[in-house]
Amino acid sequence: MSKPKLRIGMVGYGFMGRTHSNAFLTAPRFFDLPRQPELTAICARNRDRAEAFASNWGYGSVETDWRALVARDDIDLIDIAAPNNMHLEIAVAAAKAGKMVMCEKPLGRNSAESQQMVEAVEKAGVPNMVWYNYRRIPAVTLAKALIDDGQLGRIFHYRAKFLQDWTIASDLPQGGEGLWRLDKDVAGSGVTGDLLAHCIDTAMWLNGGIDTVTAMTETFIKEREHTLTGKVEPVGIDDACAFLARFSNGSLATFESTRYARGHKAQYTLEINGEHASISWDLHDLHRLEYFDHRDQGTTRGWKSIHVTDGDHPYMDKWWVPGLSIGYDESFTHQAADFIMGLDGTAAAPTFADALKTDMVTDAVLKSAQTGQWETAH
Ligand code: SOE
Repeated sequence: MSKPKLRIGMVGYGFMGRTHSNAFLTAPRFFDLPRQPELTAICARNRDRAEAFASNWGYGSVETDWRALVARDDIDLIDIAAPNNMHLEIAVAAAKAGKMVMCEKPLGRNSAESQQMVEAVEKAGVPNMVWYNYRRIPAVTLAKALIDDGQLGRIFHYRAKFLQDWTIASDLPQGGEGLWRLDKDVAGSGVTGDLLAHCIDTAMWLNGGIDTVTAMTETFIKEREHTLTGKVEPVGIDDACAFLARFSNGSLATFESTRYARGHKAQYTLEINGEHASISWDLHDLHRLEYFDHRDQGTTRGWKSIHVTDGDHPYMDKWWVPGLSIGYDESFTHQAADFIMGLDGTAAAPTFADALKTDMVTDAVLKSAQTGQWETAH
């Protein structure tokens, strides 16, 4: 018997439109899902490019106005892969129309926007999720299992970095395709909302809530040409951010992100140190989890590098054979699969309400960078 369809209307065909489309195509081939995702419509302003995207990824139709997409009665789920300034309006309209809503991170440009989105999906009672994909890299999911199992004991430290180097050139413009991430009005913030939001989401998932933060930010290149106006305009985003945090469980944290770390393209690293054991992980070697357990026999005690590709590792029984690795794109596939499995009422995380908590931390970080004070993060 064929499964009921999950008819998807995707907004946006950039980098994230591709990762999400790929996830919905791949998930049902590897996971036994209760509903069959169908790429029903892609929506973007440029019809020619939307049509080319539709033909490449197998979308059944094209819309050029997201309002028309939301109004269609042959769509069950609106997936927002458009720039951050569009998240609020589309998510609220989609929820009001009774659609399920998935949204690329960060949820809002700030927590006030995210709060409205949470209210909209909760009022409508529609399933919702935010694409914080790094939780679903098997090594990171294994870290969560080890921590939840109490293997690390009391946690003392959490450390995360997300380093890139793609905005060092001063002649790189702001605004427009991809470069909207440099335009504060569109993005909301710079590395804090774009990159540290990932680190904060994973951190709170692994180690619980964050109480207070103190931060510094810098904008190294203060003016850039704006591709939409053609004029040189002030840059409002944070190019780099470092902050200290105190978790509710008493542990201390450092977080750092920049787009000015020459040589680093997307180096997301995290480390967590507990009373018995420590864990460290690096996106550039994403299938490995480094693990040190002080309870191991003394003379051979040391850091283990666990190749997280065995059948009993998270998600790995769905893929190839033990020892063969998967990659970045599969973290999105796992997220699509978990969302669809969560439609039975178990609601896979992070929901909009979870992502709001991340935005409250990023707001506090940006506020602290202004005030020079410790700020409350919830
Ligand atoms: C920015 O370069 C970016 O693409 C982020 O927007 C993504 O969320 C991150 O996963 C990789 O880097």
